[in-house]
Order: sequence, then structure tokens, then C-alpha cells
Amino acid sequence: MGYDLKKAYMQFEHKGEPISCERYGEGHINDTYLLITDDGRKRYKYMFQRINNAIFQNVPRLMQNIVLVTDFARRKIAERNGNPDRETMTVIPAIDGKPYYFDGENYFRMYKFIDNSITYQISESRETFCQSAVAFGRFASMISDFDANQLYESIPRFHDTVKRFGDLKDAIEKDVAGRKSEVSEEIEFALAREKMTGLIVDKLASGEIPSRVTHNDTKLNNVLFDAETKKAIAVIDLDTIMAGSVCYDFGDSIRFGCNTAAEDETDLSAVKFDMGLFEAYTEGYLSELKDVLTESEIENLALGALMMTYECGIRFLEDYLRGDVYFRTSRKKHNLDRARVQFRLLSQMEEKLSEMKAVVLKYSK
Ligand code: ADP
Ligand code: GN1
Ligand code: MG
Repeated sequence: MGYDLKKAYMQFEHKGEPISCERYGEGHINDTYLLITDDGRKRYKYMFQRINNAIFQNVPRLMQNIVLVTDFARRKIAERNGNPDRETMTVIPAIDGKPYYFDGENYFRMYKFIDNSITYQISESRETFCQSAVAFGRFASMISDFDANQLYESIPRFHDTVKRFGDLKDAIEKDVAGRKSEVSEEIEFALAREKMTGLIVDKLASGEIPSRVTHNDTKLNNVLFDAETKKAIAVIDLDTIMAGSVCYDFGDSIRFGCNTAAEDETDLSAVKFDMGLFEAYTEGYLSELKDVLTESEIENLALGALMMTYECGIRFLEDYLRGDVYFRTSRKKHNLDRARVQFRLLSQMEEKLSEMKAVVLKYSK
């Protein structure tokens, strides 16, 4: 593990005595734990994470972003008589008052655990997926007047597909893990689409697509659902809140949730882009945002889905070529399996782009 977990969680303001701290959830980036404590009368649950500081280069500033955004969200949720403790993340400070603890090498943070909640790794139904769309749409609208200048760019050029393409080319050239020859088909698929890379990036740079404060990691398992009612409760994983585009946020949700199989499915025949799920998400998302979005955003939402699928495929392939240094993997070729799934989905989306655009148009009225 490389760090003293107990020493780390004892640095935070929690109640009771710890009785267990086990790995939790399916995130690819941070090490997430459920900490359970007991004070003799009652049990308490906390979400405890080691933050991946190989990826997030300035954790104090990242945590400042999260404190600012969650404080802002709490106020908005309270204003509409919602429950801030359940509908957004609550940062629990360390004993020294900081929103994180640094052990000299690793950074840790603690959140309130949102109890009786579940996440989905695949869209269980149109209803579930539509619920997540409403949650992300509402979240986008809630933070629409948050001042972007306050935010630190936690991962520079995170959704710059042109840069991502360059990174892939670099990984191919260096071939540090000696895997290049094994993935020539995937490399060919990715390189053949170079002309796609600038389609959204250029419109953002020119101002044709407006820059907004966005979540940037809008996959289905970054929404918590109530375990009983199955209603969406909260948008979580706020590490990548930065200036960005709704086309990316919409697109990343589609990439993950319109797949009839898991993100790392090895049977590619099970990987199908589901238009019914696409329609469900579009309906939910636009029910919250259609009055806010510009014409160019509406026009580019469907393209955003192709772009995020392509970009994510490139990132998985790049990581495979670099020897699996970024995304958490739990088996050999895990990143390659993930890349193949993205590329399979992208091929199907390319054929359905005009149909997807028509669905977006229908729900934008
Ligand atoms: P990563 O950046 O690695 O994806 P996340 O912050 O998304 O990490 O957390 C991983 C998982 O932990 C989530 O998908 C969710 O299942 C669970 N989780 C995170 N925060 C909370 C919370 N406050 N309450 C309940 N579950 C949570
Ligand atoms: C990572 O952290 P997590 O698992 O929610 C990644 C996303 C990818 C996603 C692919 C900070 O998301 O960008 O789209 O994996 N997050 C970061 O599943 O790189
Ligand atoms: Mg996550």
C-alpha cells in the first residue's frame, strides 16, 4: 500500500473509535475507503480517500476548489430547502483545520459518507440513466453562476483532444512497455481520426462554444442514487471541476451510459450503443438546461459524445502503451480492453450521428 492508513484517518475530525476501513467503490483514480467508527452508542460512516497526487499535482489547490464548490452548492441546496448533507459532498477537515492531510508523501481527505446510496456501473434502465441526466443537468445549472476565475485548473488541458492525440503519438513513438506491435489495429483506428481532434477544441478556443464551469468527469458512477427509491441524490467526484464545455459533460455521460456492456467488457459483441438510452439521457439533461444552452452548444452536444468516446479510447490506449501508469487496472490488458470498447462504441456512434443530432434537436425545443 505504501502508506499508513490508520495514521492518516486519525488526523481527521471524526467521531467514535475506528472499527474498520475497507476499500470502496469503483473509481479509477483515487484510493477510496469506507471508514466505520463506533462511540459505544452509535456507528458512524466516513468516506476516506488517498488522493492520487501523481495525477493531481497541487492537492491543496485542488481541495480549495472542492471546498469552494461544495460551500457554494450547500448554499444553493439550502435555498431550495434541500438537504445539503445528502445532496452534495461535505468535506471533513483534518485536526489542523486543513481540508486534507499530507503525510510527507501522500495526501488524504475525508468526506461525510452519503448513507443508503448506490452507484451503477452500467445503465440499469432508461429511467436510471435519465435520473443521472437530470442530476448532472441540475448540477450544471446550479454552478452556472459560480465564478470560474476562482478555480484552479486541476489537470491542465484535461479535455484538449488535440493534446491527447499528441500524447498518444508520443506514447506510440516511445513504446516504453514494448506493446506497440500488439495493438497496431487500435493505433490505426485512433490515428485515422486525427481530423476529428480539433472539432470542439477549436470552437471553444474561438468562443463559438462558450466556456462554462463544468464537472468534466460525468460518468454514471459519479452520481449517487438512493438505495431504496433509486432516485439520483448527488453528483460526486468533484476533482475535475474546471472551465470546460457542456458538450464534454454531456458526451462523457453518453460514452459511459449508452453502452449496453461494461466499460471494460472483453466480449466486444456485447458492446452496443443504445439509442433508447441516448434519448433518455438527452431528455433528462435538456429538461434542466435547454433554456441555458446556446445554439452552438445544442448543435455540438451529439458530437461531444463522439469526441469523449474517442478521447477516452485514446487515453486508455496511451496508458496501455505506457505500461498502465494512470488508470487503476486489475488485470492484464485492462486498459486495452477499455480502449477497444471505446473504439467499438465510437464506430457505432459515427453511423448514428445524424440520428443523435435529431434527438438532441427534438428535446431542445
Ligand atoms: P475516483 O476519483 O477514484 O473515481 P470517487 O470520488 O468517484 O473516486 O469515489 C469512488 C466511489 O466511491 C464512487 O464511485 C462512489 O461509489 C463512492 N463514493 C465517493 N464519495 C462518496 C460519498 N461521499 N458517499 C458515498 N459514496 C461515495
Ligand atoms: C476516470 O475518477 P473516475 O474513475 O471517475 C478519469 C476520467 C475517465 C474515466 C474513465 C481524473 O474517472 O477522465 O473518463 O476514468 N478521471 C480522471 O472511466 O482522469
Ligand atoms: Mg469517480
